[in-house]
Amino acid sequence: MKSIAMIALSALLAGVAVPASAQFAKPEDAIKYRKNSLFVMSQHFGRLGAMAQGRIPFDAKAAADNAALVETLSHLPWAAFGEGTDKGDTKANPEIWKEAPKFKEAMDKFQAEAVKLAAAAKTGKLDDLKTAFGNTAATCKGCHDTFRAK
Ligand code: ASC
Repeated sequence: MKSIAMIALSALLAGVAVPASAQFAKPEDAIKYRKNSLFVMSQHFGRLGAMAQGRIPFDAKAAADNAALVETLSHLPWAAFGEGTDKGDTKANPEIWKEAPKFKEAMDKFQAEAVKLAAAAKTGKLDDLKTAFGNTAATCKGCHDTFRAK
């Protein structure tokens, strides 16, 4: 059996782009993947929210670790919104595919804030975390308001 590396190498040699993102055998897999990656992200983001809102004590190390994970995870879900993944066990709105550039803009905004969030969490200052958390949460909400069914 060919290893993943061999397959990637063969694809490269054949001039085929090798995306860093996951590939999905069927639409249900893509839907599961994006929901699960968003869920994991929400767990780490939620811990930052609890600190930012004073529900748990501020822990600079935990904040930096969680924010770094949010940034890493922020890259995952979007490749799983491909064509044909609009139907099934999903709250994704048809606007995602009808207004693809707007959706892309929203995800880019979120990713940019996630980068800032990770940087802010590294300063060890709660006020920096609060600001960056608020800005990032606004991009989550902005996208949900338009692109996620209630
Ligand atoms: C979270 C979470 C979201 C966002 C969003 C911000 O903690 O799981 O989806 O924040 O609620 O408005």
